[in-house]
Amino acid sequence: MIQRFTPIEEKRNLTLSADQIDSFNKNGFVIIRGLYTEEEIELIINLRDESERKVQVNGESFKIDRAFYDVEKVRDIESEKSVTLRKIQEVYSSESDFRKVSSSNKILDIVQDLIGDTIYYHSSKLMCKNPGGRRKPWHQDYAYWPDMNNTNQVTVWAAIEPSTRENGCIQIIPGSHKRGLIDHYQGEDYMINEDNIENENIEYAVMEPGDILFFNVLALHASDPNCSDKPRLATIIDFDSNPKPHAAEYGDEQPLRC
Ligand SMILES: O=C(O)CCC(=O)C(=O)O
Repeated sequence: MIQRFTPIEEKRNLTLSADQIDSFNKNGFVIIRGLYTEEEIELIINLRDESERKVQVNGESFKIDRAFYDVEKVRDIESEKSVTLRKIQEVYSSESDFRKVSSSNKILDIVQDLIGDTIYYHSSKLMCKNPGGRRKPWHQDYAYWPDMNNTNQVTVWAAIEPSTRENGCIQIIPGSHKRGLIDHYQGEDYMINEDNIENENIEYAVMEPGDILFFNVLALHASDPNCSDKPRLATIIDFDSNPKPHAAEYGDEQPLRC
């Protein structure tokens, strides 16, 4: 079972308990419940709704500065929409509300407990996963950017809407971060060979709005398609203990904390 922790009241200088840090080190992830406030959740829902309106005007994927608005075809033929927003990659660069919510002091306080005192922004996504949204095969985030040359990084996955087995919550394999970088190939996505995946001890990260999953960038994870009739919105942001290496695709030269 995924360990459950009680919500932490909002304040500066949050620290995780020794149990929470042990769980992260042992399993490669930890869930902290009720971390985003209602106001923060509302800001992100408004950002999604506003972005969805832009997508409906444009009708196809587009870029605003570094941010990539990635659309996908919707399953529901009854719907008036023919496309919907799948995700905004590098949303941190274009949306101040995303920056404010996803890298607030309380988030950085926890990240500091997990990767140390020096924290750099690495990469980000607003993951909309609307009804019919496709699955994400098994992968390690680090496989997408091994040019960073540093695995002391954490992915922060926050539920903005309920995240359930039906709508494709994150699935994760405890302890898999200790296996090192596993071979990936370009299949339906950039992914590992899934032949023996059903024999793994898979945990389902069922989460309520405001709950946040912190995981090591080597932790194996995936998600099923959204088979419900409701969207499953999440913010995803990665933090790194090192600055962006010259010519790396992601990262930042200026620390958020040091
Ligand atoms: O939110 C999801 O369903 C999967 C996200 C993910 O693992 C990723 O984008 O790397």
